[in-house]
Amino acid sequence: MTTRLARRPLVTAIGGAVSLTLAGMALQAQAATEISLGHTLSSTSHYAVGAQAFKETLEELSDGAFTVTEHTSGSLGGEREMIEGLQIGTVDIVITSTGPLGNFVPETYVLDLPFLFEDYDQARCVLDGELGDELLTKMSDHDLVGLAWSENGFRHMTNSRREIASPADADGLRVRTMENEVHQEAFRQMGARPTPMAFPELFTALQQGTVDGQENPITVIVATNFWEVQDYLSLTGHVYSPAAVLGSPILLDGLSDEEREWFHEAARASAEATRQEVSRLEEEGVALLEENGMTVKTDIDIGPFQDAVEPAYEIFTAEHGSEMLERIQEKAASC
Ligand code: EAX
Repeated sequence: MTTRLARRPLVTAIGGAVSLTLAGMALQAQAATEISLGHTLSSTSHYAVGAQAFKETLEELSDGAFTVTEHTSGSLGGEREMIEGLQIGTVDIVITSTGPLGNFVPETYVLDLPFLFEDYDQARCVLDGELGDELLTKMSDHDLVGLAWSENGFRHMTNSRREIASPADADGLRVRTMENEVHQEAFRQMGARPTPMAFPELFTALQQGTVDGQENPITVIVATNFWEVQDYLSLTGHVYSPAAVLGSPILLDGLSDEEREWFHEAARASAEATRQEVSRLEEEGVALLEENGMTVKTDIDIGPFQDAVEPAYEIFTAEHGSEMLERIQEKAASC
């Protein structure tokens, strides 16, 4: 039988081993770096699907050295605020549309021109190619890191006043737009009254009748239950809305090359997962919206809309030049 005195070295040894293990575990837990990822949409949205893929990929590649916390539904503010947050380091990763991005990276405004792309294949082909990479690289000139091109979808018009089948039907409607000068100009040309507004304010503005309508992809209309505040949906497909997975240089510049590559890989996985969800909702979303009481106008003749917004191209090229636009149109035609 070991006496208390005899037991002391043993107890000390066991005690020491336990504290070492605890210290080791604490060190490991301590070493995990928490990454904040923000977006404006719900936890069931196509952005949330992308956020989950980002989280799983980064945590796996880094073997738990990085853990990702998702902030949804504008809990970190609208997209403009979150992009500012990336520049000052208050948020690490953001999934955002290009809506307010042009205010920070004017080179991306070209992507917001209406009817630039005919379909998803064309848009994805251009963004996944050299031109897409070039625009992502431009972000670093503006205190942002462009990690990958994700997707929001082709945007359509909704409103609570009347069915829209032609630009004349949009005449005088107060339409919420993103904080984007190219979009505002397009709706002005259509005869509507564009009202720029951050996304987190939109549902209430529609509910209270501050605006009559808005425009978003099926993905967002479904994720935000817009049928509760909008009666009519017209499948105008008037603009392809890319999304970008952006990073904060304050975080990413401090990482090793290997770690930075983990973030790029996680962003690519995120974009792919979101695109698959967009494709699924393009198939299933309209039926769901009709089931929830929306009147959906499907067979829209886009010709009159294209004619109506054509001046937006002249205004754009007068301010931003036509070089990148022509390169995109040439590439799109070859896709
Ligand atoms: O990116 O502001 C918008 O209408 C966007 O489509 C939304 O924030 C998702």
